[in-house]
Amino acid sequence: MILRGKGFLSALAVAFVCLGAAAIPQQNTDKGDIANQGTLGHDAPAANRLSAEDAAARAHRLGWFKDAKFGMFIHWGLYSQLAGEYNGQLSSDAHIMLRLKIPLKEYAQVAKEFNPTKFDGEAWAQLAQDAGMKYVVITTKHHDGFAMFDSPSNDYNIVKQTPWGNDPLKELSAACHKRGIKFCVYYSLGRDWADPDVPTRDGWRSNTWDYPDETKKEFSRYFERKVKPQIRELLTQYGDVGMVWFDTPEKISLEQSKELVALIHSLQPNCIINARVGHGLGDYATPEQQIPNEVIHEPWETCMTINAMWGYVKRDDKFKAPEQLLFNLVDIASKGGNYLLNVGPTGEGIVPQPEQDRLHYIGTWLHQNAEAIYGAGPTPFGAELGRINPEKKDRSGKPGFTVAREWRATTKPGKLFLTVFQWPQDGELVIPALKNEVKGVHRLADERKTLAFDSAADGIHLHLGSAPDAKGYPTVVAVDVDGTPTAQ
Ligand code: FHN
Repeated sequence: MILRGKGFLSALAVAFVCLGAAAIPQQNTDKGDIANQGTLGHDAPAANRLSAEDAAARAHRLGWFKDAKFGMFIHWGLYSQLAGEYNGQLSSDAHIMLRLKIPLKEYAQVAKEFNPTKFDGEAWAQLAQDAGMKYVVITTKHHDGFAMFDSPSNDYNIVKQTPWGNDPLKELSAACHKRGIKFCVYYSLGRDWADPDVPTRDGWRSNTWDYPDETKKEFSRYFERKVKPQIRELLTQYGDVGMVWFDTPEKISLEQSKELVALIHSLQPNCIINARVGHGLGDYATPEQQIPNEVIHEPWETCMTINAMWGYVKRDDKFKAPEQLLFNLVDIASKGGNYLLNVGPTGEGIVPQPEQDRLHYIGTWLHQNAEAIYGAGPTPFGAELGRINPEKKDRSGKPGFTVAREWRATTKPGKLFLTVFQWPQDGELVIPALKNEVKGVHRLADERKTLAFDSAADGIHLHLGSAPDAKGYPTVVAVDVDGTPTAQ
């Protein structure tokens, strides 16, 4: 169930997901993580703290991001090899080392079995392209501290520790660049269970079983020894990096967050940084596992699992319906955001088939209706998104929100795109009035087939006719107007 808070910020502050049944352990989505989700970053985006020059640079960096709308998140690490089980104990995905308090020496042995001979960076990039995903964000180092790339500054990495001995980022970055897909890197900033100097805000997310005394941990030693050298490696070894996607800033200081932003921009000035770099810095907010229920005019991105867990867990069969995932994409685009949808490849390097199938389903529709999504602006309306529902309360006790699912709107100069999920029984769709003159209406897939419409006191009546045989896909109706569509 994806919860939707009343307002974006309140949703960010309290958003969480009730994931699957007891069989699949809860994601660590309590408030502690929520605080890392760029609430500050969203609340005080760089734009209102930056000089005019820096704001212009940020707007330039975000150009491709705001048009992209859809990206692939990849959670892949040693935990993928464990697949949610260790020594007969069922557990979590990327958090298995923490949940089971696996000693670092033992966990490091997993690397000796990690041999992803079926990894194919070209296939992963092609899957992203087929799905219509314009950027790929891969976990280069998750909380377990293991680098999934060639890290000369730290031997605890895939090249040095595994029998496979390759650097997957080399192949994946090249395959992305070849396809015009932005290659982006995820980096766990404030959690690292392989380093003795990484305390966390509430302690329980640290490695307290190998390094029990939190008071002895000095974040700045980890920051100098591991974070800065590895960020430098990531930004100098793989060509153009579209974005550094930081996670869990935890106990980083404002000065250190600023230092990271400066380091990244000194190496790749156009590299975007998400708000989880900490302290309200960064270029955009990253709500997790939840979609705001209103239009947000600042850049933002919802990151979400395709099933229940981020990393591969063999027993995790809680895959979201393809139709739900496509609705989420259009819903998010209609609110001005991007959808970063996650895949969790196996220890062998294979993206599970149910995940591939869902991405191909979305890509089939997206390639046919690209004009309505890529580079489009948010809905000029809002009532179509749903309504506050006092009978329903969200987890923070605030009035709930009932999502309406009939249609969504996106815009471009001269065009209003209506993605119709529930075809009106009588074939007539009434949309709110526009300030613009309506010049014509047609299905996006068939410009020649014009549709009748008339304006009335309650809005614009579109006579769509009988439901198309859209094979389970929503149909896009294009409304030609003069100028940018604006609600009356
Ligand atoms: O703990 C991680 C989690 O495993 C996953 O990587 C998500 C993705 O945004 N970030 C943290 C939870 O907020």
